[in-house]
Amino acid sequence: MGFMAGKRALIVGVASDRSIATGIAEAFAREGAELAFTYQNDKLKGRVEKLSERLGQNTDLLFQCDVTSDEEIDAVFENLGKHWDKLDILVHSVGFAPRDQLEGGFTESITREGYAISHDISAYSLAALAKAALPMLSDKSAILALTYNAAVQVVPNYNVMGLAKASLESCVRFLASDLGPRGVRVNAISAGAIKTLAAAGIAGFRKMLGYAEKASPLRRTVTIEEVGNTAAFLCSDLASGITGETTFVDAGVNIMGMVFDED
Ligand code: NAD
Ligand code: 0WE
Repeated sequence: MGFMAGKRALIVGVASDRSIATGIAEAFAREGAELAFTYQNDKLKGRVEKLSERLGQNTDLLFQCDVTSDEEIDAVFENLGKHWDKLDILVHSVGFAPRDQLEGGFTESITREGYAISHDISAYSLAALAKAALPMLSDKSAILALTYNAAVQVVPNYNVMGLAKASLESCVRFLASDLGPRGVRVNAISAGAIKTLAAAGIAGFRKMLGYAEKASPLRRTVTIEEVGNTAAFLCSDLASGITGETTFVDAGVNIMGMVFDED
């Protein structure tokens, strides 16, 4: 029996087979959890449906949710509540900034609108989903968000998304403090760079993967399976003493203050 047997999880952020949320869903299913999913829009519905099917899940538990919509967020939990009386796990694997925010210098690229959109979709949405999920959460529930080290240290071109991830990580701590007395744990995984849809077309992304291969103690990048396994641990009762934490799954890149060329 898997270590997540009997757990019911809602996963927000599947867009493709390469999504980090897909790696998380695979690990959760392997460990015996039951899964429900949201999809951002009609374009992505089919892919999420296929994943749910492939993992042997109930394909009725798929709900549209653009996180910029309060109505869609409310509808998710209203409809999920018709199938499940409680929710053990909420996974937030969502991030977005308008493309023009992720190229060029920070000062020249940032705009009021880019700031608002990136923070709304990438950070506020965690609080919004937690708030809407709260009536269904229990004293053993867990919430997990996906973040990136540019919240803490500067990464070229990540720009306003770095600010949004800093806000997201702070949100994890405030939620952990606020929901802790009810037994609800809230954590984040800070993943190393992985080639997903959100990384496609980012200028210089290949160089970033190459950097991890040179600079990380493990001399490689990480996989969605590795992030999925850590997510399964953090959202299971095995991690019952852990809340408010940001756990790096990055082959150790973040610990390095300086690296030399290896020849
Ligand atoms: P992805 O493109 O597969 O997933 C991003 C998801 O965000 C998609 O499912 C998309 O539908 C969703 N999304 C965007 N705007 C939305 C909206 N308005 N409403 C609802 N959903 C919306 O890419 P990914 O790399 O799997 O990203 C998942 C998370 O992991 C993000 O928070 C990202 O910042 C984080 N992350 C990614 C990396 C990486 O290198 N890929 C590294 C660290 C952290
Ligand atoms: O969080 C992310 C990706 C976030 C992201 C990606 C896109 C691409 C498409 C947010 N918004 C958009 N908007 C789009 O229009 N990562 C951690 C991956 C990533 O993205 C980078 C990185 C890394 C790493 C962007 C610049 C520099 C490094």
